[in-house]
Amino acid sequence: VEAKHGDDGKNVDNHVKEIQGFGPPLGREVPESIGGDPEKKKPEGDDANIPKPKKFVVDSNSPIYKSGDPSQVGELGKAVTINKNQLSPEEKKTYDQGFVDNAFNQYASDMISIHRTLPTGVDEECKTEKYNDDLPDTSVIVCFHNEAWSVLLRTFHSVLERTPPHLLKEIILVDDFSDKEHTKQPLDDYIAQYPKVKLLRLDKREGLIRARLRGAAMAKGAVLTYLDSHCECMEGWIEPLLDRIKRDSSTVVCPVIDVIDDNTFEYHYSKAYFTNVGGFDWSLQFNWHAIPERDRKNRKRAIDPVPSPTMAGGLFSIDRAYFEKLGTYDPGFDIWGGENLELSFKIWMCGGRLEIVPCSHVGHIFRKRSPYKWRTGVNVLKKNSVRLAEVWLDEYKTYYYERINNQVGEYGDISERKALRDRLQCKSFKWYLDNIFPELFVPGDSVAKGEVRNRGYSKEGGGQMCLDSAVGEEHHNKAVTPYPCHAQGGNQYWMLSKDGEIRRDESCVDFAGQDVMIFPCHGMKGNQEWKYDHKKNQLMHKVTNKCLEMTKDGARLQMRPCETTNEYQQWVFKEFDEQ
Ligand code: LR7
Ligand code: MN
Repeated sequence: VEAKHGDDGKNVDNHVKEIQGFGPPLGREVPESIGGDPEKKKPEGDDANIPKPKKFVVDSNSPIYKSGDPSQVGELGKAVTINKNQLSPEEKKTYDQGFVDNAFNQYASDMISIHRTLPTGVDEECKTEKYNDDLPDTSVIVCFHNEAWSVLLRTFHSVLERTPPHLLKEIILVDDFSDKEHTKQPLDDYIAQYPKVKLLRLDKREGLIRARLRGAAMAKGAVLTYLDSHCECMEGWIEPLLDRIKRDSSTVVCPVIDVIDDNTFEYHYSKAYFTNVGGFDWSLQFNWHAIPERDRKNRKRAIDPVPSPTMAGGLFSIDRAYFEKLGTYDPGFDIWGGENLELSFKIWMCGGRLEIVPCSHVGHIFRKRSPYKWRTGVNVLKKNSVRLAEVWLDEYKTYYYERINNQVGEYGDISERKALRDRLQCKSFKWYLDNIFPELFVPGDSVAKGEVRNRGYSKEGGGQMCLDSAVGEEHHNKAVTPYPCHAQGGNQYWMLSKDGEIRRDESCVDFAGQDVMIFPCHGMKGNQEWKYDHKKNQLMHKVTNKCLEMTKDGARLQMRPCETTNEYQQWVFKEFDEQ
């Protein structure tokens, strides 16, 4: 999506000229061979395919190091729009490489001041909030792996410049074994100007989770605050967080995470009224949802802190001693993922509280793919999630296991983590679901679940077909199709709820007269109510009285008058509960 120009009515031509006027943006990897003939410099033999070494050039005259120039692009968090067609071939290459390396528009970031200003139209009520004037100080820990120069610098400058000095004990940058040149000497030289910024270099790739623990181990602040390495903190971000911890050190707090556009770097401030809270689904994926009614009705003001069943993971503050008491993160977790749910569950289950604080705002660059190299061969995320399920989910772990077809794999020793849970005398996962996240649909309440296999044989593929669809917001309004049964769970795992919904997580199979589609579950039956006849194996749609049928070629689903002998109308749920 080509975002619109941020502010005025300047046409694209002018805008591009303005951008080009900056000269080569600073903080850029430039090929060593720039200006020379790249062919001549090609190494010989086996090394011929290794990319040319890059040299990092710091142009200290670049305007990105200056602040207070309101005419510069991206100020006030506005979008930077680049018309790629107007770039020179060399610039185009740099532009594309920026996306390859980071999965965001590094070229745009490299044009924006690392001290840029952010939107001013913030919630009025937050401006007059008063906080305790004896707040604890914090260490801000930022782990990174090859983060882009301008983005990393913008992250820590936003902390440095928008945190009152007496509250900022230090900023700890943890370099998780980056190999890009700008993360070496140039970074050492740069941070040498700022005594509060410390740099810890790991001598092997540890992954985000262990990197965070290493940062915590050297931190001196009363509170630990974690940020991703591509964030921008707004003025006044820290006080509302520390205030909650000052009141109760077992409260763990998250700022509102505003979206920084991965293409234009536009900062989208999210008003308190729209604050979302964290949840999760039974594939143990984090998700966002609206504040539930039961909390909404207790709220006096939109800016009041709101309890959240889970946290996104990257941005939060926690009392240092409390984090230790909770056993920090499971050190058996690898690289990335699952740590946010582990911490969330144990905060609630072991007597603490997790909140989102609407007056605290930090922007984060959300991207569509992960730009790093991952160790292949191990499903890291699954291993972490299985450890999490084993330790914290009690009998509910089976719902996750069904989603991965019970292929739990090797997950290592978890006795220490179970001992921790006993020691802290934490409550059950059932307590957590009943009290903290009652909105979550629990598969145990369903009538039937598992794959839904059609008894007919696909004329085309020859095999048996199953109901198959991805779910979630991006998939709503898309047709559900048959797909060869793979017995892996995943997109073929469905639940038939007591209300007759065929659902996975918050998505339901819906028929409104056209295609059989995926739609957000609304809980009002209607187009989402199905009646499963276990004897005839028919899935009858209540309001239309029609039966779900697979076409003979196995390509589509259709709704037809019910016929008892038609195998293409017969569906078998893997598990069916007689009562
Ligand atoms: O090997 C690595 N070593 C690292 O140090 C891989 C990553 N990292 C760093 C990286 O530079 C970044 O600062 O770890 C941080 C997180 O990695 P991202 O930004 O690539 O991933 P993400 O934004 O999708 O991360 C979300 O999920 C992660 C895994 O569970 C962590 O919990 C992140 O902190 C989390 N980010 C957020 O919560 C920000 C809001 C996103 C949402 C929702
Ligand atoms: Mn991130």
